[in-house]
Amino acid sequence: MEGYQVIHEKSPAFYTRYERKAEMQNQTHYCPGCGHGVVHKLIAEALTELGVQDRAVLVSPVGCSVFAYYYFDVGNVQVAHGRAPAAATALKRANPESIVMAYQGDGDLAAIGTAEIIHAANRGENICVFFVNNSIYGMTGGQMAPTTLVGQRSTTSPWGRRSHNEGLPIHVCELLAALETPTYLERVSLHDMKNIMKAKKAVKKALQIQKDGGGFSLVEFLSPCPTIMKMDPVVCRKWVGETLMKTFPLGVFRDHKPELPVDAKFPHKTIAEALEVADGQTVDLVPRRHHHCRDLTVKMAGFGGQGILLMGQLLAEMGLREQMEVSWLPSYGPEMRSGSAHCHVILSHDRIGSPLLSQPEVLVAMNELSLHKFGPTVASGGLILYNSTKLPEGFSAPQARVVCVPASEIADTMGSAKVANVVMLAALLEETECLPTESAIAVLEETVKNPKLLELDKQAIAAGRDYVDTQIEVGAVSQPDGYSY
Ligand SMILES: Cc1ncc(C[n+]2csc(CCOP(=O)(O)OP(=O)(O)O)c2C)c(N)n1
Repeated sequence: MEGYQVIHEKSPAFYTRYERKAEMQNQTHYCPGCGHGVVHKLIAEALTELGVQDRAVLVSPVGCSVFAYYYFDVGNVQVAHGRAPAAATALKRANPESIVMAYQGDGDLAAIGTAEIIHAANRGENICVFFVNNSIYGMTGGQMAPTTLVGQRSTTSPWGRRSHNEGLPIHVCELLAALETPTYLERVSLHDMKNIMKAKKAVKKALQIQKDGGGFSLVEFLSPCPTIMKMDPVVCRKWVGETLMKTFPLGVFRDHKPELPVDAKFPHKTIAEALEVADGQTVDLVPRRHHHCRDLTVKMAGFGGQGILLMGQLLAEMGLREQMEVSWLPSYGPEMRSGSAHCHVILSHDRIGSPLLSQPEVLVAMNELSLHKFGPTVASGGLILYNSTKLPEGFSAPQARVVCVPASEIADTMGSAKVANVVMLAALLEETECLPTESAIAVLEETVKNPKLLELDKQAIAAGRDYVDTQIEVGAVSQPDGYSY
C-alpha cells in the first residue's frame, strides 16, 4: 500500500541468533503452522512492551517447546516433564522481583504435571502459566493427551478416543476455576489473526498481573499441530477454530484477585508480599545479627548411619539461629545404613538462589569413598576435613587445604561412636569460624531432649574444637597459596 511500510522485525526478547544448530541460526525448530512459534512471538512482544525482559525467567517444559531456551533472551530453566509450576514457584519465591513464566503443553501440564499445576494455582503463586493445548502429544509422535477430543484418533487411541474407556477431555481452565485462589484464567485460540491479537492481550494481561503482584494466572492457547494431525497448516488452523473450539469454548474463567483470609500472626499473604512491602522496596522483616557469621558452602558426605544429614541440619539450624539465610539439601543412597549419604549446606547473608553445590568451599568427608569422590570438586582455596588421622595414599587435592580430624576415633574414646558427627561439626566451626560455637550448644540444647546424650554432644563439641586448636596443621598435607581457611 502506498505510504505504508511493512517492517518485519524480531522482538528483542529473542536472541539475535539461535545457537542450537549452526544451520538453523535464523529459525526455530518448530514445524510450519505450529502454534508454539506464535505463542513464543506473543510472549516475546509482551515482555518487551512491559519492559520486563531483563528480569524475566522462562521455565520450559518437556515437549515440542523443550528448546524454548535457545530462543528467548531471558533467564531460562528447563525442567523435568510436568514440573514447570513447581520450579516456577521456587524461582519466584527465591527472587520475588523476577517475572516467572511456566510454559507447558497439554501432555506436560494436564497429564504428568496435573498435581503441580493444581497445587501452584491453589497456592495462588504469583506466576504466569502459558499452556499450549494442541490436543495431542506432539513431540513423541501423537499419543493421546488428556485434551484429545472424543473420537479423535491418536497413536494410542487409533479407533478414536472413547469416553467410556479413556474418559472425557480435561478442561484445564474450568478445573482451575473451581479453586478460589487463581487470579486470571483465560482460554484463547490461535486459529486466525483476530484471535491471535486477543491471545496477545491475554498474555500481556497475565504478565501485568504478575508485575503488579496480583497472583496466579494461566492462559490456555488452542493451538494447531499440523504435522501430527497430518493436515495442511491452513486446514489445521480451521480445525482448531471449528472443531477444537467446540469442546474448549473460549472465554475468561476468572478475572479478579482473590480475597484471602489474613493470618493475624503473619499479615502478608505471600512471601513475595512480605519481602516487597511497598513500591518494590525490599525490607528485612527481622533485624539481622551478621557480625560474627561467615558465608559458607559445605558439602558433607559419608555413609548412612554416620549422622551426615543431621550434621548438616545442625549447621543449617545454627545459621538460622543467627538469622542468616540457609539451605540444607539432603541426598540419600538407596539403602538406609551403609549406603552413601550426603548433604549440601549453604549459610549466606543474601538470599540463596540454589541449594545445590557443584563446587563447595568446604568438604567434610566422613569416609574414604567420599574423599575420593568429592575432594576434586572442592573450590580452589577451599578446605577438606577428613575423618581420619592421615590421608589415604595417592589422594591429592592441590587446590584445597586438607585437615585430618579423626572424629570417629575421638568419639570412640568418648564411649559413643555416634557423636563423631558432632566432633566433626565442632572442628568445622573452629576451622572456618563461620558461626560461634555457642550457637552449636544452643541448637543442641534445643534439639537433643535426652540429657545424657546432650552432655555427650557438648563434650563432643569441646573435643572437636580442642583437637583443631591443639593440633593446628596436624594432617594438613597441603596448603596452597590463597587458601581461605
Ligand atoms: C518423565 C517422562 N515421561 C515421558 C516422557 C516422554 N514425553 C516427552 S514429550 C511428551 C509429551 C509432550 O506433549 P505435550 O506436553 O502436549 O507437548 P507438545 O509436544 O505437544 O508441545 C512425553 C510423554 C518424558 N520425556 N519424560
